[in-house]
Amino acid sequence: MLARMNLSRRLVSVAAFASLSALLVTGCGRKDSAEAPSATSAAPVAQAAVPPDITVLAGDNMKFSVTRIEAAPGAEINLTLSNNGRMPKNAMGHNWVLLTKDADARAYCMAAMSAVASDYLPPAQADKVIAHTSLLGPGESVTIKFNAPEEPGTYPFVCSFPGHFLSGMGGVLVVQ
Ligand SMILES: [Cu+2]
Repeated sequence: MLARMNLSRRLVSVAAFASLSALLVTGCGRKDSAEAPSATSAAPVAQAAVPPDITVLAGDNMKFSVTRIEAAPGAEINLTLSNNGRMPKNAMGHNWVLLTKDADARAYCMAAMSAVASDYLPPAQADKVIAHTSLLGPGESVTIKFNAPEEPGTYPFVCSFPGHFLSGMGGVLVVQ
């Protein structure tokens, strides 16, 4: 619970920075907008510019340690998925797949069951995927960077390894 609150605060601070950046760009005029902000104007907010780092643990219990992520529209997100389990990858692999708002997470995972060759990311449903990690075995971790969708709403994320979503290995990204 506490970790989630901290995460929310960090996301809020990034949102605040994004707004501030927009103001700065507007204030500098068009000719400067394509360039990086000057050192003096960027320095006070540089700390807040660090993207939110979200670490999601996935283990042999088939649960994500984080099931709700909040982000401002378009916010840059660094997400690390860490498989802290011990079971072999072919029996207990994990990934993190963010789906579109209209996606049927259950249907996606049903299709994923037969997509062994593509690490359980069904090619026919690639248009339902906003961001995803690779499939991780025990002790592995990976970090992906992506932007939250611009459209406010609730976006499901799942582990698409067979049976895991149906066992509760999922969550939501709330864009607001
Ligand atoms: Cu899994």
